[in-house]
Amino acid sequence: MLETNMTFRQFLLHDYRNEGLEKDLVFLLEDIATACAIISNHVRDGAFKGNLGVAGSTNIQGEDQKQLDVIADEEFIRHCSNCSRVAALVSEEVDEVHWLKKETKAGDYIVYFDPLDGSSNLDVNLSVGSIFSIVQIAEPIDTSTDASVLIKGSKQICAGYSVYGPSTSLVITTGHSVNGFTHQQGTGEFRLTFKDMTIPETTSEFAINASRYRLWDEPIRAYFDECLAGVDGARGSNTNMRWTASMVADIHRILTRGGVFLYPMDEGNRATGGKLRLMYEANPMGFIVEQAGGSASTGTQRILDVTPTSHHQRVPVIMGSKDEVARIDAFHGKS
Ligand code: P6P
Repeated sequence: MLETNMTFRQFLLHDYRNEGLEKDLVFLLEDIATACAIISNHVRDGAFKGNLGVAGSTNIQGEDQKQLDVIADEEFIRHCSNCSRVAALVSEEVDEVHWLKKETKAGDYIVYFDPLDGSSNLDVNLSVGSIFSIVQIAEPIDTSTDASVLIKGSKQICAGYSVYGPSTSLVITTGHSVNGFTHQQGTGEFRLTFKDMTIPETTSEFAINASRYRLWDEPIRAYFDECLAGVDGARGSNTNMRWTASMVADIHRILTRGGVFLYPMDEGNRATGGKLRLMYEANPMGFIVEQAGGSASTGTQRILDVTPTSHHQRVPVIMGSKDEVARIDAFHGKS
């Protein structure tokens, strides 16, 4: 029985006893939670340690790395490497796959992560976060090629994110509902504060970077125009818009009160297939959103069904309240 305020360890032991969560996955998730708590401290003390600025390097995405991007990446690598069953790490911040084993075996894990998502918000003190996804390999994989980590999102066994906001939240799914924890000052424990998170099927709130309107394809413009027409348009009701430029914050809001998040393919990102990354942003968030009763689409297909072609691949993202995603898909002619 899940009880509010139970610790993350008690929650994991509950799933170990009742949902067959593997012992090694319990330890790995505790290590990831520890990494998130440490990253949260670094973020909150960033101004005192001169960490808010750029690191003077760029990542595979061609983005200026913040010092905290590098610190967060190191924390994820350090903590995930504790687990003897982690075969490989795939980080947004690093070009190549970080192989931890030469010889893998059935049951090993691959961890994909964006160690600090939304880091452009750091120096303006807005919420940022970490996103992770875990896949378990069914048989040994070839560690001589990075192609071995290209596994569909539908194969995830666990996904989660941490939001470094007014409080530090940790939200995870192991395929049996979605549960949210809050980091408690003093004890340092993550405690269960949001049991069985579910996304309302309908919403009047959408999240999109509206400055890209001129770049959007017609279906997204038509959907956006309908939202703005509100009660005077086909929608017949008014809407509200939010955009934080931090996926973890927008998705956490949607998990908490409903809504839909869009980062569509447009003229500005078509050459790269979209803006957001499949393996460590769209897939984990898509798994969480679906487990909470929502939908996650590229506009033309379910995100978790996308066959990966590169571990830094980008995809269009539309996810949140089920009925709203269906409405947007309909604009794409996908019923
Ligand atoms: P834009 C952050 O860089 C991120 O990857 C997501 O967290 C966020 O939703 C999006 O990009 C913001 O993009 O174009 O509004 O800056």
